[in-house]
Order: sequence, then C-alpha cells, then structure tokens
Amino acid sequence: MKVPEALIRAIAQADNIVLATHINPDGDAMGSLLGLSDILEQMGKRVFAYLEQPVTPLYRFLPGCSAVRTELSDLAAFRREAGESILAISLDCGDRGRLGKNHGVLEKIRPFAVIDHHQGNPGFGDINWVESGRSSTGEMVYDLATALGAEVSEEAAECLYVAITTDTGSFKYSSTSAHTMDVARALIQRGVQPEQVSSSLYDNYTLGRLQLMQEVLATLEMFNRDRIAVIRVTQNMLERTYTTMEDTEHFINLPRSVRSVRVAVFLKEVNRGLISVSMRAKGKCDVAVVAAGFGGGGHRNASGFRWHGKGFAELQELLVPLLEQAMD
Ligand SMILES: [Mn+2]
Repeated sequence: MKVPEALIRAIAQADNIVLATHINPDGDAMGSLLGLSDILEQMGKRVFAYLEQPVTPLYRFLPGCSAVRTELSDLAAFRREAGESILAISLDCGDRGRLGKNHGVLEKIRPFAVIDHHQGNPGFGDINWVESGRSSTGEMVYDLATALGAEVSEEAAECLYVAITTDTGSFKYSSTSAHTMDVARALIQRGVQPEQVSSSLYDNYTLGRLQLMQEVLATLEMFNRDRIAVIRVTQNMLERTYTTMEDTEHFINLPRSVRSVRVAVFLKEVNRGLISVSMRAKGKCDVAVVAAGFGGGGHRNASGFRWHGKGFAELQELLVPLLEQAMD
C-alpha cells in the first residue's frame, strides 16, 4: 500500500492539474474528485475538476461541487494557460471508456495518471496506481494526501468520507479493512460528522419518491412459491408523484431483500411501447442467460433487457417460466 513515487513527483512538478472521473459518477467518484481538488488547491495548484454532466441533485450537498467544470472550451483554455506544467489524474475509473465520450481529449494531457481500485483496470495511464483490494478511491486519495504531506481541510475530509462510506455500503462490504477505518477515523478527527453525512446521503429524498415507492410496492406479485418477486413502475405513477425514473434507483433491493426470493424483477415502462426490465438474483440463479434470450446482457446476478411489446402481462407470462427454468 505505497503511493508510487512517480505520482508524487508528477504532482510536485505540475502547477496545473486536471481531474476527471467516470460518467454517471457515484459517491466515490464525486467525493474523490472534489476531495483531491481541495487538497491540491491547498497546495497552491490550479485545478480543473472536469465532469461530462453537471453534478446531480443527490451530490449537491458536497463542499466545492459548484467548482466542477463541464465545458471543453474551458478545458482548452486551462491547457493553453498551463503550458508544459500540467498533469491529468483519472479517479475511480476502471477503463478509459468510462471517462466518457471525451476521454480522448482528456488523455491528450500528458502525463496522465490513474488512481483506481477497480479489478481489471488495465492501467491506461502513464502513471498507474491501481489497488483492487482498496475499499474506495477516496481511501487512496487520503493516503496520497498523507504521502504529499498535504493539508486535508474539513471540506476535503467530508468529500473523502462520502467517497468511502458510499463505496463500502456504510462500512458493510468485504472491502472494508482496518485501514479503511483508520482513514475514516482521521477524517472524523478533521471535523466530519458521520450523522450529518449519512443524513445528507440517505435521509434526503423527496416525498414524491416515497409516494412512488408506495405505488410501486403495491404492484408486487409473487411467483413460484415466493421465489420470484415482480414489481413495476408506469409513466402514470411518475406523473402522479412528480418523480422521474432516477427516483426508482435501489427499489429492486426491496423485493430482493425478502428471505424466500431468489430473483427480483423490476419492470419499468419507459414509454407506451417500451419496457425496461431489471433482474437481480441471489445465489446460483443465472439471470444473464435469461436476459441474453431477450437481447440484453449483464452479470449472472444482475442483468436486464428492453422489451418492445404490448404490455406487462404478456411480458410476465413469457418471463416467469424462463426464470423458473433458470433457478432449477
Ligand atoms: Mn469506487
């Protein structure tokens, strides 16, 4: 668990640093981006924190998120002013494609460094620090700050704490190590209030989302001795509750959490003629095979497909027997 010397040297030598992360950024991506941004600025660096899309409402409580830049023309100007003294760092990104449609523009900045914890990261930078055993990129950014002898402000500490707590499922996943806890401890000592962070992350939904959840759960149907659970959401439900499809994230975990359930299915009406299907399985059941039969894909325990057809009932009649087969 040692920060590469080459990375420390590259940061010391660059006055201007471009930071980037993966598309559809999660808590680790956002927290690492904003946390490292603050740390480098405290060191006197000029920082360009790039995202392809503006920060989603869920993460707008993060300190420093208003400094995120999305314009490529601004990036070009930043590069011109920087001249030779520049470095790019990719955070929490398992491969170059995940940097988004402008990854080519970002990768033209040299040297290009990669800090990540995804298994299978090929190390697509000039300098690569990839440790798949790490809980989060946020944990690595904290170690980088320590290696740099840099100050971690209260704001940066909050960002890194968000990164770690979201990527470990609130310190529940197997990647949570003693070192993860040491870093969390250090961040709390710098002023992070865990209760407040947790509240911003998990007690911060709209009333509409709860009402939508109520409507979606009311559609629950069980099959095959309670081993298959199906829920659905319609465009009408979204309209009634003033919500969007984004609000249905994590809903599938509710039927999946039932002890008897082996496969949870979430049917989403994208529009009148299109249903998006998500499937989450437990144990040996391989739902990727079922998804492939409908032209979809994914992993054995998490996959999906899109269905151009008349309605939920017709789709369910086709799907449930195939899932029963996949379970046996
Ligand atoms: Mn991560």
